[in-house]
Amino acid sequence: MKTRSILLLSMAFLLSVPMLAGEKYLHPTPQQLIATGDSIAIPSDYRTYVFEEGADIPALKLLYSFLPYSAEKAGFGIYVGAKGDKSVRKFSRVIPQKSEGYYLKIDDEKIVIAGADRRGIYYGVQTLLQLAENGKLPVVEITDYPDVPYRGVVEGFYGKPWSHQARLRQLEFYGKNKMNVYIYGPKDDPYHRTPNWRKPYPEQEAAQMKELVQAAADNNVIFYWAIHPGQDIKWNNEDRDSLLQKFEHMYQLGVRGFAVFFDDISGEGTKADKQAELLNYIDDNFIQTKHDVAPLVMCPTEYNKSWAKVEGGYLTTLGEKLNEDILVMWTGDKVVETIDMETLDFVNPLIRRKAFIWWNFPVSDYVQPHLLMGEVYGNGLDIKDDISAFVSNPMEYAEASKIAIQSIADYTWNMEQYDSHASWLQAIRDLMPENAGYLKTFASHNSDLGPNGHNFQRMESEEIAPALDALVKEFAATGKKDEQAWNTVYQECNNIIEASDILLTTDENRPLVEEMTPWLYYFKLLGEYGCKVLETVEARANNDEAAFKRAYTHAKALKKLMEITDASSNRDHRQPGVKCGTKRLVPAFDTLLESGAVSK
Ligand code: LOG
Repeated sequence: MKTRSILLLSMAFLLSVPMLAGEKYLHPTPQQLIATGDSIAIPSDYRTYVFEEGADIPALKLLYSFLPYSAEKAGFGIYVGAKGDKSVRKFSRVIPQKSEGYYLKIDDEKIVIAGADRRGIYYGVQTLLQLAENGKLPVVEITDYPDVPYRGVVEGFYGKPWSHQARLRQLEFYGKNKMNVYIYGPKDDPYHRTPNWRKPYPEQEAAQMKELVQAAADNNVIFYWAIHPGQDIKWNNEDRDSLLQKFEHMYQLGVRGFAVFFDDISGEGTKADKQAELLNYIDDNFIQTKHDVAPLVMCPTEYNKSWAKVEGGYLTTLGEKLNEDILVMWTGDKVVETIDMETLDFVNPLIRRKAFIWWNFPVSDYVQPHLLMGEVYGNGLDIKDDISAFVSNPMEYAEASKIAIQSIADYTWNMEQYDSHASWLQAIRDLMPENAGYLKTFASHNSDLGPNGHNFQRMESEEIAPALDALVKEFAATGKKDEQAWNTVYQECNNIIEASDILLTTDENRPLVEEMTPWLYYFKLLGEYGCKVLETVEARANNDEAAFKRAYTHAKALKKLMEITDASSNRDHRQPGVKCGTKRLVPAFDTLLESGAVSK
């Protein structure tokens, strides 16, 4: 963990977090922070100097929800505004010259939240709220701004779209994590894609859409609505007008951000010149004429390097023909791959603009038996100046995806100071403050994807790996048990059983627990299986044949129960089932069990 970026907050509070003591730190990590170590009480008497009064301004709503009481003429001043506003004129010199940036100062006379713009004020308030702890605020001076202009999520996976409630929770979460875009584009919404992209939403869905747009605005998130017309679009005026009509329908529902996706299609719809012509038409006759709409975003058909036929000129055509302000998405060297400078050096010159990264993580629609709750790592820490945006395509499990999304928020805000492990731990603490230690146990064994068509790999069970390796090695070589390794692994198996029981029954974050439930049943069996396997190792090392037989029989039964659970859960998926611990735990236990059996 990098100390310069970390603000240590009250340790007393942290002791209440079971088994996961550590430093709570501000996230996303501010670009610059000076703390004296002193603190002030959250003021109850103060005088406010705000840029504008209004019930509708998210930054103020948030601020007033936090400040308990205001007595006029109090000596303490709270100054809130953006560059150019009278309320913060005194501080204009120190406001960062970066969009969405802010200057936040807390001392014993005042609180200053001075944004570079409106969103900057909002982020300053979010930071203030995060700093508050046990009725106190630290004395700090923060100068902060994001590295990447657009940061957020594209709901762009195959499978069950997120529920309305899940989306509402997400939007609030993005606001807290200083993410500014949400792109609506679930593949299994028929009104997003073929066959119904031309049709307006039915009444109920339209009403919900309106509510989502409002929730996005309340959290300072740009709500993008994406259309996916490519599989059956005809390149004629009728379809062009149908598309514009659908966009107008969405505009009437409040949408102010639009995207057109041409991924995963075949046939006529894939033609670059036709796509560019349509997009420019939309841009000229809709996006630009509305004056209150965010830049048009498109996802190309050749959206990753392995599919890009440079000689065919698809991306070159887009680069040459597309209006300058249209943003072009890119998933990297492959459909699923971490993003580095090299892939940007490849694509940016072709598309003649900075790529809008659609990062296919933690999406699990191609490895559905796995939950991807591990660390976010591997993306270049030097790419901030070469991308226009970075959005995550998540799992159909909205709550479980928050671990990765929070880390992506941290990464895209401040790349240089991004610490994948610290960010992961903090995300876990935020998701389940009371059961963070148990969630950590679960998440640390649920990040492997198993064999997959995209050949994307993530580490898993890293902490326990050395003990597992030592145990397997010693047992194979000598038939003995490595005492220390055995104890470590046995303890972890018990942690797994304990975490499963507690997470299954806790009242904390039920939406998350419901998503994890099928895996939690499997996870518990895995812990029990591990214990029995370890008992076979012990029995073998002690030459206790009867004990070996007993533990072996039980281990086999537990393994069968794991298979039954796998074969009876998540049946509605293209790849059905549930799996946990596939990278290290299951293979190590299987190996130990079988080498015990043959060394008989
Ligand atoms: C789809 C996406 C899907 C993802 C992972 C893009 C641009 N499109 O291969 O909807 O969730 O891969 O399976 C995709 O990534 N196609």
